[in-house]
Amino acid sequence: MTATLDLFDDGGDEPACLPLGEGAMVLRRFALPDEDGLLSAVQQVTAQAPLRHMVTPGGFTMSVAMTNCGDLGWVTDRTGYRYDRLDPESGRPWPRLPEAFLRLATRAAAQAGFDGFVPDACLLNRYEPGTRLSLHQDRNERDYGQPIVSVSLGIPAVFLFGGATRSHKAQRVPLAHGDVVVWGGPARLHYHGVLPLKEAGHPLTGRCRINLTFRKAG
Ligand code: MD6
Ligand code: FE
Repeated sequence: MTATLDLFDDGGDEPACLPLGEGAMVLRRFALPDEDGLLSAVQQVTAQAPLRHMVTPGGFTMSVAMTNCGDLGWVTDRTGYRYDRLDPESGRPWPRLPEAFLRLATRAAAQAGFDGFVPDACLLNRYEPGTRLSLHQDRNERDYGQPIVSVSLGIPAVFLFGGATRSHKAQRVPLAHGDVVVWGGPARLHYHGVLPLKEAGHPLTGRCRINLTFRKAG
C-alpha cells in the first residue's frame, strides 16, 4: 500500500492533529504510510516473544494480550509492575526494536514537539472485541520528561483521556488504524484507558487492534 500523508490536508473532515490538552495530541493516520512495515515487524516480534495474558499484582488476568521489544519490556505479575531486560516466559532478552518502529516513534514525537526521542522499550498490546484497559497512569518509567508514543493499528477503539486524578472526567477519543497519540510534558501522568472494543474486522489485522506504545523507560 502506498498511502501518502500531508499533515495539513488529510482529505477527510477531521484535523490531522487533534490536541487533547497541553502535552497530548492525536496525529491522525500518521502511521498509515508505514502500515505494511509495521505489521510485518509485529509478526517478527510476536514470533520470538509470543503475546500472552499477564497477571496484575491483584491477581487478575489481563484481557489484553501483551509482549515487548527493545532493551526493556513492561511486565506485571503477582509481585508488581516493572520493566525487565528479560522475557519472563523464555528467560531471554526481548527482541530488538525493529528499525521501522524506531523511525516512526522518533518522527511522531518530533512532530508533536518532542525532539530527540529515542525509545528503549515498546509494549505491544493486542485487543480483541470485548477487551478493555482500565483507567491507569504510566509511572514505571524513570524520566517523566520523556513522552510516550502510542500507535493504533487494526480495528477502532475509544481511548479515554482523563486528567491528573482518577476522578477527573475523561474525554472519549476514537482511534482508528494508523492514528498515533503522543503524550508528554504536563500530560505525562494523566489517567487514560481503553473502552471495551466493539465487534469489528480489519483487512490487515483481522478481528483485533494492535497498539504499540514506545517509551524511554531506563
Ligand atoms: C492503548 N495505551 O492505547 C493503551 N499509555 O491501547 C496506553 O495505555 C497508553 O496509548 C500511555 C500513553 C499512551 C497510551
Ligand atoms: Fe498507558
